[in-house]
Amino acid sequence: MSETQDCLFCRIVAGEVPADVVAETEHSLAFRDISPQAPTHALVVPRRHVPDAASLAVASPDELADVVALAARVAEGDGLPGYRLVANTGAAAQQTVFHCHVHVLGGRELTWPPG
Ligand code: IU
Repeated sequence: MSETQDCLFCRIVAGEVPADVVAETEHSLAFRDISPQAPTHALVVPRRHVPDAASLAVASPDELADVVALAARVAEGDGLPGYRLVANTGAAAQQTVFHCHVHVLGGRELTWPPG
């Protein structure tokens, strides 16, 4: 099975699995997290399959910049005065889907440090 067929976020990018898409660019897609942890909880993913954000930085810095810029658009679209970007990297950091994604969280008070 190819990476694309095996990867949930590749299948969302391909339109094979439904998602609540909020914004997109040529290189990136933003959709609502299925299990929201805040009033705004979106995921921004590159269309390209790479396992995590650092890998995307190596493969294509411009595409990582596109992910971050799209995350800002999502936050602006939801009218957030501030927001948190999270890129869980590795199973030890609770990454569960190994296709690069950035969580966009906001719409409630965000505490620090995160859990
Ligand atoms: P993580 O950083 O890899 O843990 O984030 C994966 C996210 O993907 C997590 O917040 C899930 O709720 C989310 N998700 C989703 O939005 N749709 C799905 O079908 C599945 C996971 I599976």
